[in-house]
Amino acid sequence: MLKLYDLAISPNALKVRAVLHELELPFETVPVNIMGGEGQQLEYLAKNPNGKVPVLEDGDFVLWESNAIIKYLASLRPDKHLLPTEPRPVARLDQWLFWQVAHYYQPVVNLAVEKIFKPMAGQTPDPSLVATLSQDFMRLSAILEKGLNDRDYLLGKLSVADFALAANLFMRGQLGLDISTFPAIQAWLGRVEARESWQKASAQARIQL
Ligand SMILES: N[C@@H](CCC(=O)N[C@@H](CS)C(=O)NCC(=O)O)C(=O)O
Repeated sequence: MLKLYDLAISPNALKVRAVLHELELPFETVPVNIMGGEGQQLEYLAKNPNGKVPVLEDGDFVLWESNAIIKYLASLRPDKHLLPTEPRPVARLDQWLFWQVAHYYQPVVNLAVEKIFKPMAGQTPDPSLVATLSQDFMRLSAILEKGLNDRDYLLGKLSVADFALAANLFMRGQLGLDISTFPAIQAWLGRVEARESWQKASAQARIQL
């Protein structure tokens, strides 16, 4: 059976759980206590030298990087059509996946440090950094808004890109990020978050946040 090394509150693990549910692939989860240092233990580093979640194990095949994982999973169930096959839609899918991890994730993860992890460690967030990161998030959200304003999903129909980008927005409430000025993002998120797969995958994270 597929095994997911998981952390309930991690947006990158959430996107993988949602895709697993969407594809109706049976899987088991192995919780990794990242905050307790489990990601840095030798046994875990042998699976992912970055010491991060998620990691997927499919028999003797071990894979890290959430966007690589969701593409691999979708390729196991071509009948579910979460991966395009034509060159241009494939390229468009990759464009959004690379943009998510290289750009859109950056203000989110750094705001999580400022607003969640620093206070947990008894430290004070840096207000000017919070302001800059929030502005970056809004600037990048305008790009996503434009990509969505004439379509229901990023590629026109549901694909793994929608799960990757929606997961990027999962912590918007905790991070004080307001997307109300982006109607296309709001409508699209409503569609993705209403899916049974998303509901199942995010239920666990909501309990812990
Ligand atoms: N680009 C990676 C990012 C993975 C990542 O940053 N995971 C976080 C949780 S969302 C983590 O495990 N952080 C632990 C650490 O940095 O020590 C992916 O998409 O899988």
